[in-house]
Formats: sequence, C-alpha cells, structure tokens
Amino acid sequence: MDPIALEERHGAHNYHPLPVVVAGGEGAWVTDTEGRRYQDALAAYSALNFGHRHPALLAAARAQLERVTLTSRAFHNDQLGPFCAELAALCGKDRVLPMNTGAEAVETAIKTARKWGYERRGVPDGQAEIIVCEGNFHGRTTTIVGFSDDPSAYRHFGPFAPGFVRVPYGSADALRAAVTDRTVAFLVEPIQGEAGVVAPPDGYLRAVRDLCTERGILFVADEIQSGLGRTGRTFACDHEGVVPDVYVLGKALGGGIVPLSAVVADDDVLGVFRPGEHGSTFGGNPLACAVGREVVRLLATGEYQERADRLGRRLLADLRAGAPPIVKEVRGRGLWIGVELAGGAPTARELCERLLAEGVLAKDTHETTIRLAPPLVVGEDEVDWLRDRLLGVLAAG
Ligand code: IF1
Repeated sequence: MDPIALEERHGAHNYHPLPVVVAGGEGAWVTDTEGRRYQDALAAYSALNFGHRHPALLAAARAQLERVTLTSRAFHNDQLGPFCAELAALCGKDRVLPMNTGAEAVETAIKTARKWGYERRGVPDGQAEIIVCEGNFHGRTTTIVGFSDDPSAYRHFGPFAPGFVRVPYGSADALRAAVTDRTVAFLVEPIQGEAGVVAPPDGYLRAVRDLCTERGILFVADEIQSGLGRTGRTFACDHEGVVPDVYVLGKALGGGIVPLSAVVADDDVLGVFRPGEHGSTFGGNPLACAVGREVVRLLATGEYQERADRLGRRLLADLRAGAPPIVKEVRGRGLWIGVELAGGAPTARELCERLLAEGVLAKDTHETTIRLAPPLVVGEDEVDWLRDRLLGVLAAG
C-alpha cells in the first residue's frame, strides 16, 4: 500500500494534510517521493527555524547517539545541567524545567503557577484561577482544550478542568477587570499563531507586564511558536522590551530533530517544585539536551534573528504592496506572516493547494488565512521566489 493509503487506513489523527508525501529535506526545501522539490514555508509550524537537517544540529545529535540517549531523571546525565544553564542564560532566568512537547510544557507552567499561587501567594488550595485569551492555542491536552474557544479543538472532549477565565486578546483593560485575589497567572501568546498570526496592539505586552507586576500574578508567555528567532528577535516579548515571569518554549528548541520543550523562570517560581513532584520519562534526556545546547548556541549568534527581521520586513512590505483585492490583510512580524483573504475569495486551503503545484508548502488556518513561516535559514533569493509564487497565485484569484 502507498504511504497515504497506509496513513488513511491506520492513522487516527487527521490534519487534512495537503496531497504531498515528503521524503527528504535540506535547509528550507523538501522533496517528495517523486523527487519534486518544494520550499517549506510552514517549517513544521516553526519547529524548523534552523531548517531541515541543519548540519550543526545533526552533528550534535550524531555525537550524542554514540554516547548515551536516555537515562530518565532518576540519574544525572552530562548534557542536562549544561543545557539548563545555557538556556537559562539565554532567557535571563535562573532555572529550566525540561519537557518534551509544547503542551507538556504548558501543562507544567499551569502546575507551576497554581503551586506558586498556593505556596507563595496564599491562594486557598484548589481555587487558583489562570486568565487566558480568546483565540488561544496552547496545545491539545484536555486541560488545554478546556479553555479554548475553538469548538474544533474542544468539542466532545469534556469534562474540562475548572480554574480558567478567558478575556479578549489585546485588551489590558479586560485583563485588569478579570484579575481576582485567586488569580495566579496570565497565560498568553505574545503573537497568536493559530488565530492567524495576530499581533496585539503596540504596548499591550508592556501593559500586561506592568499589570502582572502590580497585581502580583505571573506573566506566562507561551513562546512555543513565536520564540527562538521566528519574529526577528530571540523572543516575541523582546519587541516591547518585556520579560515575562515564565517563558514556555518548545518546537524549534529541539532543532527539528527531537521533541524538546521547557519552562524557564527564576528560583522564586520554579523553586516551588521539590524533587519527585514533577517529571517525565523523556524530559531532559541527554539526546534532546545535546541538540538543545546546539540550538541555544545557534541563537546566541543572533544570525537567525537578524535574518528573520531583515527578510521578514521585506517580504511583508512586498506582499502588502503587491497584494490583489482578494487579500484583506497581510500581517506578521519577522519571518512569520499571515495573509488573510477577503470574503468571496477562494479558501486559504484552495490557495495552499495551488501553492503546492507551484512548489511551495504552506498551510491555512481558519479557512481564511494562509500562514507563512519559512525556516530562518532561507536565503534572500528564496524569499523572493516564495513572494513571487504567492503573489502569482493570489493574482490568479
Ligand atoms: C496541531 C496549531 C500552530 C502552539 C503554541 C503550544 C503548542 C502549539 C503557541 C503545543 C502547537 C502546533 C500543533 C499542531 C499545529 C500547530 C499549530 F495550528 F495547532 F495551532 F502552530 F499554530 N503553544 N502548535 O502553536 O505544542 O504540543 O504541539 O508541541 O496540534 O494541530 P505541541
């Protein structure tokens, strides 16, 4: 049976994949089973910021494969300590709690905020509230989809965990009004990904920072998709010079090679965990940490952030200048762009299928938006190539 037939027969989750079977990858490009080349303008939703099979990341993985790959947290390994120290330094924080997937890191951040609230803020046990935003996407566990407002994420997965309050995204006044003496944290994406690359009004993150400080609640930034260079800075919060109390990281942290996520905060927050109170079989495994260390080293050069900023500004300007009337809005930051289509235009899915025929892999979100997130290793000529194909497909309407 061919791979698609096997997937459809035996695979359970259905992402409505585009009709392409990827068989190889290098940098910003992939090839399918027939050898056709595509520019990967999705980059696994920003898990491939360093491109497919980055040589330095492959070398770090290969070297560790020859040493030890897994010990569990019952024993130390010689990659975990250095990884935590190096990632903490990148974030300007004291401590790192490594996990595997983004959702696991978000769940860990929720447990951290609740425990901190009970033990450091005197919130009555079992009554902690966490404020989240409309349009959020933080993963797919039942706790997380329980505070989603997207029926396709939560329908028929209840009952859901209590203790979450939803407010409009981008309104500091709405956040202020929602804070109570049981609020322990505000969990927010500095730029909303799944919602369609939606950046908040200028000054919002600064207002959130000030409000969380004033009210003594944790500002928890989910930078799983927006972080690690994607928006042209190490973190999306950097655009407003804002430092959250907790960074939640994932995706590109594993270099597109192994799952690796982390919660990063100071001692007074992550210090609430005592040994044995949290963990996971693969969290902090030496293979993931060896790759994670190389990711942190690549980010420390600033090269990926600079290119994302420079090429992203150009792509955004070119798309805004060249967009035909079927485009309602072109928005984004760095090499992370959402092209929202006007009513009456073809669906974003349809246009992504046409882009596929032009050699571009892109993905739609919520029917009306094409999201672009090429690897941050993409060249200037490759971004121009991507721009020309997208404008060509949009012009054909
Ligand atoms: C899917 C979306 C993107 C995330 C943020 C946590 C997670 C994600 C801001 C969870 C994951 C992925 C998951 C994947 C598609 C993709 C996605 F469309 F679902 F929303 F990127 F926008 N926080 N996002 O974006 O991380 O557990 O997946 O490692 O589930 O459809 P994860």
